[in-house]
Amino acid sequence: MTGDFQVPPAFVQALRQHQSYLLVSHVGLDGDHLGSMLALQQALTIMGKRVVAYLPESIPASLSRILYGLENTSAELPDEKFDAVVALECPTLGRMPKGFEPRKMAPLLLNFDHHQDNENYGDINWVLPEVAALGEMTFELIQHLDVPLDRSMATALYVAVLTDTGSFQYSRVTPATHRRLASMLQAGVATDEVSRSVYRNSTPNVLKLLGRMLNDLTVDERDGVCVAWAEITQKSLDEYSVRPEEIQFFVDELDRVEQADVVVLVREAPGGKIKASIRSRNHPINQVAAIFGGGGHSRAAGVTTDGKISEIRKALVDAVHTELTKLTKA
Ligand SMILES: [Mn+2]
Repeated sequence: MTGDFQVPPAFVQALRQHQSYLLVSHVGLDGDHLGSMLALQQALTIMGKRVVAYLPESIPASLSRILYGLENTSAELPDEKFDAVVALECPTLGRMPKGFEPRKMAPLLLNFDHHQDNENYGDINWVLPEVAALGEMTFELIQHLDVPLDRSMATALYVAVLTDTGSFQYSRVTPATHRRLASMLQAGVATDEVSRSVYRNSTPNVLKLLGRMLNDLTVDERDGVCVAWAEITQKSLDEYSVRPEEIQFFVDELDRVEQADVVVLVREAPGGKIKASIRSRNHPINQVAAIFGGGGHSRAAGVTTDGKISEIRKALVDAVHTELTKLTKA
């Protein structure tokens, strides 16, 4: 796979011909949608458009320290109409922020995503599940809008690709990914500052909690299928005074277990919710997430549900075993 793809002319045209745009993304902030959103906002602003980037969630310092243009985003839903809503990385309307109704905000809805389970709900849909990060699509889009990449946009796009590819390691990273990254570096991205801020920012207590998680990790091997799992309770977060957004990288640490086909991290979240992150090495896993009302990418999916943490974890690990046993015997 070369990683080259076409930018649909209708999508480019829709961003050229109107005057005002509202950008929105899925709940559960991540580097890819935040970086893509900021870069697109800056490009459209340079083109003379009115652009509001609606970001109702708080942005972790690891990202806010290195990204430019956050002062131009809005935590409140603006009380005005727009020509178009651009939905970034929202596979379904239900993943948009609570109470957000795109059809009430604008007559035109652009759906811009790289999730496999995207439901093509937009008036114009540009969805490429094979692309590693939305930041790559945003990079190509900005080229097609004829906006020269500056350091600010390049940094936002670099953060998007860095965080969505496990630092350029996942299978969907292509030669074209690296060509795009080269253009970003050319535009002046401070790669050392970015990776220090994004990845080497843990408090000692976060690392101590990580130590506890690794100490308690369980490897469940049945019929040649191996699942490594761990649970993090609200009690342990409280005990170490760690916020949920500080442990987002824990699943990557779990993903170091050599023989694991799949890793599952289940944690208690505010509001009595249970959140699970699932990573798979060789087989699609989003079907399993869908059983629990979740979704995501083929090899990286997530679930948010209600219930007791150990019961959800057991059901999820069992479902992974069932699915993978089916797949490996097929
Ligand atoms: Mn993404």
